[in-house]
Amino acid sequence: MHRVFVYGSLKRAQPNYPLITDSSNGKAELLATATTVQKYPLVIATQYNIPFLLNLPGQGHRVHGELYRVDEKMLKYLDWFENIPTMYQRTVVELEINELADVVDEELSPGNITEASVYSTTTYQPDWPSLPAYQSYDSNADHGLKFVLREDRNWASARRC
Ligand code: PCA
Repeated sequence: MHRVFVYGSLKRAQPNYPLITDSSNGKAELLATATTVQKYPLVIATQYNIPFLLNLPGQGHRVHGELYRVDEKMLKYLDWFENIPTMYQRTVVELEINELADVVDEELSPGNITEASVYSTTTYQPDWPSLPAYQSYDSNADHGLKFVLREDRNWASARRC
């Protein structure tokens, strides 16, 4: 089993959450909400308003997200979906556990520090570190930068032409 920290479109109530709950992609169980121990810039970039955690520890905010336990199948699926290693890289992040979910994991309790994988990026555009940084991602927040689902992306760029 693996642990993955999600901070963007894969969180509950965000556009790609259905992928994590789809058992044909593998198994994922919510363990807890968590916050990164270090600060990172969580920015929204590209014409499709995609959230990226830039691998620049010490800048931005301590980022809020959700910690999942996933099986090998789901990890492979997420690696494929997140375009590893082109768009994101899967790195290890240190987390502080906030609230525990219903799934019991003996090692976790609120306030504990633990590690998990995260889809972060070092392959960002030069201007991304100066974009507004968020503490907690929400596609529908008042920044107005609503996430464009992958299946809508060609259509969106076709309309612009
Ligand atoms: N999906 C991954 C990385 C960014 C995104 O939108 C996540 O939610 O953690």
